[in-house]
Amino acid sequence: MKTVHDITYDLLRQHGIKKVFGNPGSNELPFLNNLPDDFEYILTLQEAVAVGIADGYAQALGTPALVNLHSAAGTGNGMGALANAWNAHSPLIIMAGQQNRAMLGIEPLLTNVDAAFLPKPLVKWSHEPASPQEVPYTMSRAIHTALSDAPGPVYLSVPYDDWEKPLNEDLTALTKRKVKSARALDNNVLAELLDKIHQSINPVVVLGADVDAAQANDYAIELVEKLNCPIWVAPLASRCPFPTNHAAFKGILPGGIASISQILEGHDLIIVIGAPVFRYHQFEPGSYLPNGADLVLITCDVNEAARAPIGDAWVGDIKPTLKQLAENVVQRDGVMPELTVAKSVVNITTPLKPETFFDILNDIAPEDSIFVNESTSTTDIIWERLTFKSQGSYYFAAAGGLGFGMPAGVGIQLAKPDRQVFVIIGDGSANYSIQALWTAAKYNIPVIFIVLKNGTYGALRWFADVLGTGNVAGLDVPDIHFSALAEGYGVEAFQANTCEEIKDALNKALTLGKPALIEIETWGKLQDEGLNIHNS
Ligand code: TZD
Ligand code: CA
Repeated sequence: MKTVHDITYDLLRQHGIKKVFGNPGSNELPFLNNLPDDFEYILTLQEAVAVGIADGYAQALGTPALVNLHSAAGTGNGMGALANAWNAHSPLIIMAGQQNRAMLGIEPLLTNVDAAFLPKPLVKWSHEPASPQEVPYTMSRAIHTALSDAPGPVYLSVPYDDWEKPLNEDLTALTKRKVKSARALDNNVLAELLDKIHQSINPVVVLGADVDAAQANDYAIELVEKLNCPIWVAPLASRCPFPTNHAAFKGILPGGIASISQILEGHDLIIVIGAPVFRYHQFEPGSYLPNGADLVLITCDVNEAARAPIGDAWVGDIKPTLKQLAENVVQRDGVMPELTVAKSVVNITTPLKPETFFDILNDIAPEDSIFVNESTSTTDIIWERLTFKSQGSYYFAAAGGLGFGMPAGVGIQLAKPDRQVFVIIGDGSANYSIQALWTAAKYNIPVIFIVLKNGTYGALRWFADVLGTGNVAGLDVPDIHFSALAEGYGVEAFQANTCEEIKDALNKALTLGKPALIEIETWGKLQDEGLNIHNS
């Protein structure tokens, strides 16, 4: 007779879920016992890393990924990473082990009290089955929920004594169920949207991460070329939806209300696809739109549609909706705008300016490389200096929660073994999930990690300027020896500070066939201001 364990693995297998990312505890051992041969457990040393790797993996493949965490404490460690996954519409199945049903009410050690409540509001659905028999149904529902409508994480808590329980029902039909979501617009609704677009004189397109996530990039190109208009990437986009070497590409919008209005001045219609309106960061009061402009939003997420402060929204799955739009929009006359992303010229200095490093990286990185960005003060420079040509070339923490870069890079590299993944990370950010290095080393996942050392939380110094707070405590992180940390976790490390050393280190790292970390001292705003951070 089959057990809950058998059926649950059958179900996972049917959905193509063959990897379990996690960190185990006593509550999880019965689930991990006798892991079927066609499954692989990827051990991480900290739950933030497990969720981050699974997030990168799920995003890169567009399929659900299973994470196994230890009760409440393990869930808590993973929550920061869950915030990023939630905002990225990443279909994670997070399963936490629960204590034995027989003792739950008296709260022994490792009880996940009120388990289904714990991960809210960062999950679409959360549940603890009321009986062992319910476990496969719950898992099935969790997978379908994670994937349909706007995708997103779900959470299950399963008491450890459930796994060995026999199931006398035949659940073959359950394991084979499919739920399909391909929400396109009905003709009337589409006609309304097309009308607005056709009546506009000077439209502009703003594309967000969900276009890349839905692998709808080619339809975005078709739409923009038919509209003959410029395109901007939505502020703080966690993925790159459009080739940055295309003539119509203008850059990434800043995260302030007033700045966005100013940049989009002169356009009478702003067409936003696959992004919230907008993901703002710094508070810059002003009007949401330039004078006389209207906005339309196409989103897969009804919450994004509902909470936007301006414009009408159309809700549908991004790929079929964008296809409809691209196919039905009328070709506009006119000449495609010139590519205007001008690169500033910088002098070569010691330490190097980040610009110089990104230019070197852009030259040396193999065609089709993937870049994970967690270098917070250089995001604008990255969008200016690196070229993202194809789908799935750029990733950034969707909720701005640090600790995403290293694990996500590992998960993406695992999902895309044929493309080189570079994680570009600040010397502050590199500390939040550094244990990802060990998983990269142990499973031989050949990510190249590049740590940019300016000795400080550069982005917070910038924000302190925005807020006019001149004298903030706790902003410097000098004297961290990342090569030693990398070697401690089994990752080969290079220190490179001149152009020649950097080229050399990158070329060596690319031929290693295993993960590597390159540590580079860079010149930041602080040095520009003549401050000596090491003494502050
Ligand atoms: N903690 C977490 C989990 N997420 C955060 N976003 C922050 C703290 C706050 N934070 C930022 O938003 S940027 C930043 C911090 C601490 C500085 C990161 O410094 P870095 O990069 O060295 O990685 P830069 O280029 O010096 O800014
Ligand atoms: Ca830094």
